Amino acid sequence: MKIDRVDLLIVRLQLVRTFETSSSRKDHLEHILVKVFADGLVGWGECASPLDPYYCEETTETCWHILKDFLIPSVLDRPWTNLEEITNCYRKVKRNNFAKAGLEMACWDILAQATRQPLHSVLGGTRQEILSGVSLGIEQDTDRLFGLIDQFLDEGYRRIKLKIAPGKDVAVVRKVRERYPDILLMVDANSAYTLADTPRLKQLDDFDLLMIEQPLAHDDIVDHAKLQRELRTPICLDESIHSVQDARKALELKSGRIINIKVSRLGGLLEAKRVHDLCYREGIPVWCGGMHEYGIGRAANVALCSLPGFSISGDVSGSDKYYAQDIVDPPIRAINGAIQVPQSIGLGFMPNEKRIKEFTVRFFSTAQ
Ligand code: OSB
Ligand code: MG
Repeated sequence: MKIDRVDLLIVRLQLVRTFETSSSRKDHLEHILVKVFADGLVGWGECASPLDPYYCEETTETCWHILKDFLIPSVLDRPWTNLEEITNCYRKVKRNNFAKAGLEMACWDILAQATRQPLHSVLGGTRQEILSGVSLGIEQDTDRLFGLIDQFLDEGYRRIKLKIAPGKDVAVVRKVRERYPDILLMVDANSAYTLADTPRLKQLDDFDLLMIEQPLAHDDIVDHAKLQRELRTPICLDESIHSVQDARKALELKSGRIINIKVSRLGGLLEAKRVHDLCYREGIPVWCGGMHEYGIGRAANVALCSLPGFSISGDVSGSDKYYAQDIVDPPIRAINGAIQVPQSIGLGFMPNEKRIKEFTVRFFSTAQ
C-alpha cells in the first residue's frame, strides 16, 4: 500500500459539561482529524490532544506542526504492508505521541479496510462487548456531583472515577462512599501530589477504592514505587507511561499495580497493544483511558478494549456523555454499562463528513 494524500482538519466540539481536573479546565475541544488516502481507500484517525500543555507537553498546535512538517512527509509515497513499517518511517521523531497516534490510527483503519476486517479483529481482540465506566470532573457543589453519579449509575455505567486535587479529596471521597457504599469507585489526581502528601493519600485507603490514578508527578516512576509501599490501594499509572519500555520499567520498580492504556499517550494502537501484551503476560490488570475522544478515536478505543487483558471497565463512555452530537454515525452507545464491539469493516462507525465540515476550523491537504 502507498499513502498518496493526507488531509488534516481541526474540528471544534463543545462539551456538554465543563470538565475540570487538578491540571486543567475545559468546555470545548479542538481535535485534529487525520484523513489518509491510500490505494483508493480512505482511513480516519484522531489526535485527541488538549488545547493546553497541562496534561502533557503536547497541544493541538504542536500536533499540527509535527504532523504537517515531519510525520506526514515521512510516510507519503512510501510502500507499506503493516503498522511496524509505517511507524518505522518516523522512528527518528521523539515523543509527540498524540500527533503520531492520529496518523497511525488512520493507517489501522486503511489496513482493516484493505483486509476487509473489523478493526478489533486486526488487533486480535476477542471480546464482543466492552465494560464502560465514567470519569467525572471536579465539581464545586457536592449535590451536583451526586446528581451526576445518580444519572450515570441509572444509565448503567459500572464504575465511577472522581477527579481529585489537594483540598478536594478526602472529604469528597468520604461523602461519595457514604452515599454509595457498594459501587466500583476510583480517583484520579492527574499528578497533583508529592511524597510529602503521603499521610493524606493514606487516608484514601479507608474508602475501598479500586485504585488511585497518577497521584505523583507526570514524569515519575520512582516516588510512585515509594508511595505504593505505603498504600493498600493500588496505584494506577497514566501520565508516566509513554511506551512499552516505560511500562516494563514501572512494573520492575513496582511503581503501581495497574496501568491505564491510552492510545494517544502511547503514540498509537501498536504501542498500546504492546503494553497490553506485556501486562497480560505479567498478570497486571489494564483498562482503557480516554482523552474525551470524538467518535473516531473512541471507535479505536472500543476496538482496543476487545483485547483479553482489558479486565477493568475503563473511561470509554458513550458519545452522549461528552457531546450533543458526535461526528460519527451511529453515535457510540453504552447500554447497561457495555458498548458492543462493531462487526463491520474498519472502524465500525462512519465519519459524518457533513457534520465534520460544519465544525472544521482549520484545514490542510497535501493535495493542495
Ligand atoms: O487523566 O484520564 C485522564 C480527560 C482529559 C485528560 C486526562 C484525563 C481525562 C479523563 C477523561 O479522565 C477520560 C474520558 O472520559 O475520555
Ligand atoms: Mg488519568
